[in-house]
Amino acid sequence: MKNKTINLKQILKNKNTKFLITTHEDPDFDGVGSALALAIQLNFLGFETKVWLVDALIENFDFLPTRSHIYREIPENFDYDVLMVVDASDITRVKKHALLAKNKLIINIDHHGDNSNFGKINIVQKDTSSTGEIIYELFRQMEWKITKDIAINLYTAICFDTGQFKYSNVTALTFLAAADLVTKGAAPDYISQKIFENNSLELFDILKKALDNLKINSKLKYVYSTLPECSAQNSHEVLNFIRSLKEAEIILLFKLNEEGEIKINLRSKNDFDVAKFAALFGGGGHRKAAGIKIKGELEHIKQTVIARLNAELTK
Ligand SMILES: [Mn+2]
Repeated sequence: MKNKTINLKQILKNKNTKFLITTHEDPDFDGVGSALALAIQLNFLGFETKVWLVDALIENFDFLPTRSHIYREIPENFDYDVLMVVDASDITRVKKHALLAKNKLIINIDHHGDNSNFGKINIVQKDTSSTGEIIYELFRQMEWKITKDIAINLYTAICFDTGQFKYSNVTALTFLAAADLVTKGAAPDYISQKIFENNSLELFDILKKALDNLKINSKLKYVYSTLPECSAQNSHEVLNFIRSLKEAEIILLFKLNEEGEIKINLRSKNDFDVAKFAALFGGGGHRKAAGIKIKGELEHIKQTVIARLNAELTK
């Protein structure tokens, strides 16, 4: 990380630099916590900085300190110099990216395995649990003080992307970062409640549907379900619930959106690399969590994907 921070330090030499920070579409707690932590620090250093989130369910993020930095419309008359993109594997994962990135210097901070190094500066660590953990390391490298507000945002980011410190992306360094953030004021019980025990009745209805539609292959240890259009946050919850099933070593969730586009979320609890599998259909992600987006007819796509999965698993 050291040589990457040299470039960042260069940019921070000009005190007039203005920053717009954003994340991928359907922002999650890793993206938003990371963006807010950076915004707090850059503001503190005297840089005009705003966070732009186009389609976030803002109420989910209500408990995060300084969420007032968040703009849901592109801030008017804000002539920023640097576009900072956190937690996105490619600039195309950011909504309105062509407009946002035009004539701007891009800083890309991310942990996705398929990150395309789309920035002028790329702080990309593919084996790190979360963008939050990378930003934590960045704070340490830059010798920036971690205040309570920053600690809460970063802990939230890490806690979310590690499924409360239980996924395979967790390392000893993740716990060291978390321990330090707790020392600095992040409260694990409060944050876990806000992220994981804050479900809506709407989600429960979606869960009911997902369970009704659940198909289980006990022999090949995969399960899949189908839902109508469903927010990223709700899909995440559905996947989390389904993965608790013993037979569910590989999990697929098919979703149909209004434009007739099919989104597929994939998760793996074993060695099966879902990013590799997703790439067969033009998707991508991590070994353990990936996504596919295809146009077409739902039943046909489902059949094709499941047939291919059967073939891959019986190779
Ligand atoms: Mn992430």
